[in-house]
Amino acid sequence: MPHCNLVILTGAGVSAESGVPTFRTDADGLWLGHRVEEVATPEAFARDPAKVQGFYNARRRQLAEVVPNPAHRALADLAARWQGRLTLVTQNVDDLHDRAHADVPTGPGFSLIHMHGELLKARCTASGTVCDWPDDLAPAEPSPFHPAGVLRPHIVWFGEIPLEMPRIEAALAEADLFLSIGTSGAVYPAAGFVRAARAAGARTVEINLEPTKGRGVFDDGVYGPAGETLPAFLADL
Ligand code: BV8
Repeated sequence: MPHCNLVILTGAGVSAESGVPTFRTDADGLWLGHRVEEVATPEAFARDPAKVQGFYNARRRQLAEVVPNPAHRALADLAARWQGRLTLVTQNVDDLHDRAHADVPTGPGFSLIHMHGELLKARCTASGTVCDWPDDLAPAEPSPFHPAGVLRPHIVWFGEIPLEMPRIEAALAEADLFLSIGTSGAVYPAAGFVRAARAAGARTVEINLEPTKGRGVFDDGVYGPAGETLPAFLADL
């Protein structure tokens, strides 16, 4: 198998064992304790930038307290030995995949795509320029790139178009194997990637703590904490 084209989609479940909270744990549909409309939309940022920046500042600060877990490391080990194309698409905005892959050499066919942006980056609202930003952002952080801009989190909010979609769609169109790991399949277009992979003739596997609502679309399912299930599953690929 190590020569086929592999597309992997990850979600918050891959970072859960590092201590990064997943999104849809609250029964009342709150999202990390907030209503999505209050913290993760462009309208929320326009309406209450202090609240939105505060929400992301707290999550950015938390990154200093967490480290990659065995799930991230198993994916990095796979990338180090994979001979075919391996496109790792993450919905996660933490840098735990980045840190795990920084420790191992990855082959020329590997790419990591943060389709929903990255907590450790900021973006100028006027020029669109993206820069590294490990610190807090003020409600109206002056932009060094444009006098009329401020810096916002480099995060894809609800209602905004995810990043690198053409690259993702091209990888899905050529996929031989598609793994969906640690995601509830609640958010589109990511939740639709399995259908694109199936249409390309790929084998599709859901790897999650428990079966998701979309379980029926996948050919196979592997269930349990990713830190425990992934190392063995990926070693057999
Ligand atoms: C777009 C950044 C147009 C923010 C995020 C009605 C129907 C269909 C779609 C829509 C609709 N109304 C609106 C939409 C579109 C909307 C959408 O999908 N809404 C949903 C809520 C219905 N989508 C959008 O707006 C997107 N943009 O559609 O633009 C377009 C599209 C394509 C082309 C052109 C135009 C933009 C969506 C991006 C939003 N931003 N993140 C932030 O992070 O602050 S989404 C956010 O949810 C995170 O990125 C997160 O990754 C993502 C998905 O959540 P999961 O990762 O799956 O996390 P969750 O908690 O849900 O699940 C965790 C899973 O892990 C669980 O299954 C659990 O069992 C499992 N687990 C837990 N522990 C473990 C584990 N598994 C293994 N091991 C463990 N230890």
